[in-house]
Amino acid sequence: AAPRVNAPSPQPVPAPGAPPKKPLPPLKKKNAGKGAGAGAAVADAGAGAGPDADVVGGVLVAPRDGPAALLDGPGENGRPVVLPTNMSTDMKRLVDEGWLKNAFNQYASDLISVRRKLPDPRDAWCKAPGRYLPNADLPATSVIVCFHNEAWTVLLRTVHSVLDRSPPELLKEIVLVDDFSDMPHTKRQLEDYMAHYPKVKIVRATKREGLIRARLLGARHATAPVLTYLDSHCECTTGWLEPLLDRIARDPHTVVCPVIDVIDDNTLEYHWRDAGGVNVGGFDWNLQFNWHSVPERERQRHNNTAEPVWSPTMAGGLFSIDKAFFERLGTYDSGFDIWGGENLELSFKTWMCGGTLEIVPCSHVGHIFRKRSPYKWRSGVNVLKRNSVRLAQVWLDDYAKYYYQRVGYDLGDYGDVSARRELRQKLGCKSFQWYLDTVYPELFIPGEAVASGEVRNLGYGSRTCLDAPARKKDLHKPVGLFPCHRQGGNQYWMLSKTGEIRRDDACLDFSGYEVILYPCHGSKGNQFWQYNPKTQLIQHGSSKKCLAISENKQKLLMTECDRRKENQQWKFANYDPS
Ligand code: LR7
Ligand code: MN
Repeated sequence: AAPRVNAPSPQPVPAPGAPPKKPLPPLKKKNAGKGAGAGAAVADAGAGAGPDADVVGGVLVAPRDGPAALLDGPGENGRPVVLPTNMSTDMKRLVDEGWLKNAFNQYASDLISVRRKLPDPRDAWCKAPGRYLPNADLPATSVIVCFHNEAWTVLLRTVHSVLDRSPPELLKEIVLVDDFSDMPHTKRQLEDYMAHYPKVKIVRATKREGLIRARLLGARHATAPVLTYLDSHCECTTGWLEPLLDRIARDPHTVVCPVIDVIDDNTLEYHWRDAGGVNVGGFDWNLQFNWHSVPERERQRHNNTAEPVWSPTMAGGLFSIDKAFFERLGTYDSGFDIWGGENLELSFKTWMCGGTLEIVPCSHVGHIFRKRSPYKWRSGVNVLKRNSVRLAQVWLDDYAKYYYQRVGYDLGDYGDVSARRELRQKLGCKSFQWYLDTVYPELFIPGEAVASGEVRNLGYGSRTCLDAPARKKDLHKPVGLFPCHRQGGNQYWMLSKTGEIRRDDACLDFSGYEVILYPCHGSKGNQFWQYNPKTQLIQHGSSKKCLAISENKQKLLMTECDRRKENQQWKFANYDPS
């Protein structure tokens, strides 16, 4: 049932971004987090909300299960904050503004304590005595958090979760790098607040650097032997740090990532996966990062799902690395701007230049995943493409061509990469071929495809191509048609040796109604297509029908095969069955 809100008239709402009146007291066991947030809410024991959500009307919140003292307050214990549907217009305006500025629900965040408690998501395996080296034998870390216009309460919650949940002897300092924000709270207010926390250093960029150069700036101010990077909208859970540092203590060439749990962008609910559901990182030939379940060969290396797993790539934002090893690897390519690609650069070179990249299921950190980027990028340049071309130029060897195919071979101006190539030379790193064979054998290699590029229909003027986006969220949708543009992108397809028509992990799939994209399953069936280069028909394995286009060139059809009909004839680019 929809939760009922018993709020009388709207209460005055704390201004978003308002600082707390006084510095926070040290964390006490009993009432930790209570009243510490900018939006301390009034408890109303009588509200009829369900057991697992905080319904905040005006600012009324009901205490829930068990001893209220520990778990009251909106969002406590990682519970969702649900705003009422009948908001006043003033409240609605504030909520909308928060979304607009941050691409997450800042209003909800402002209602939650900046020191809220979270569930402990660790597997029992993680807590066995002697699991990690004693703290005295672990290296200390500097935690570096870069931000550009981060919401006040979200930034504070990141900092407090680090301060509250890291053993003091292992946390040397937190370096907050302000990448030239212009939100007022990132100025004096931040300095005043953090003055009460001597471990927190603030470093300011004097111009917009982008997150990659901001991270390098942070590293220059870090004094601990290990660097730990976090995004500015994270929450660390109990015991997050020790399992990371333990891996580095045992082998400083190990780069480690926590499990990244999802903090809901709307309700700020903390969702976590158990050790069995851990994913590892991969990438596709668009040089986009993606997640995969742990491959079978890796599962077999372990007795318990909570043990650290090898990962071909990292998401990028949350990891620990030995500072000396990071420097030996040449840190990041400082030619990378704003956002993107640096995670693959660091992943590839970690593996190729003598290190190991792991995901540590005993370490959990939450991150607010959002659906769009709220801040300004550079105008007039495709920053992400430029970063990716630099990456391909330096690290991908011959395999770079698969990325170039995807951008229509238009590399643009990517600057000078000679110093990065020299670095790779100097380090004597292994080849990308080695990386693919050894670290990421699951990746589909376009060179092993029978055809790659556009799939052009020969009917009605021969100007129509198969066209569809193939990101995760586009799956299950019908495959479309569009005038051929020869720029790769949504018209880039591969015909695999086993009869799939695919891009990355998405396959053309026909189950009798419409042709859709579906995750490739590798067992033929509805994803099995036979191309006959003589007749140019594409015949579907299980239905025996042929792929065709409608007369208005808008719709993909599946019809009885007829080799005389041009609208059933297709030309695959770069067809080479040998
Ligand atoms: O110009 C900028 N300057 C900055 O300081 C742009 C961004 N930033 C900061 C920003 O405030 C944030 O703290 O950089 C951080 C990352 O930016 P987000 O949060 O807008 O991006 P994201 O979470 O989508 O970024 C993911 O990919 C990036 C690629 O460059 C980085 O590697 C991020 O760190 C990475 N985040 C994660 O890995 C968390 C899990 C997301 C996934 C998958
Ligand atoms: Mn982020």
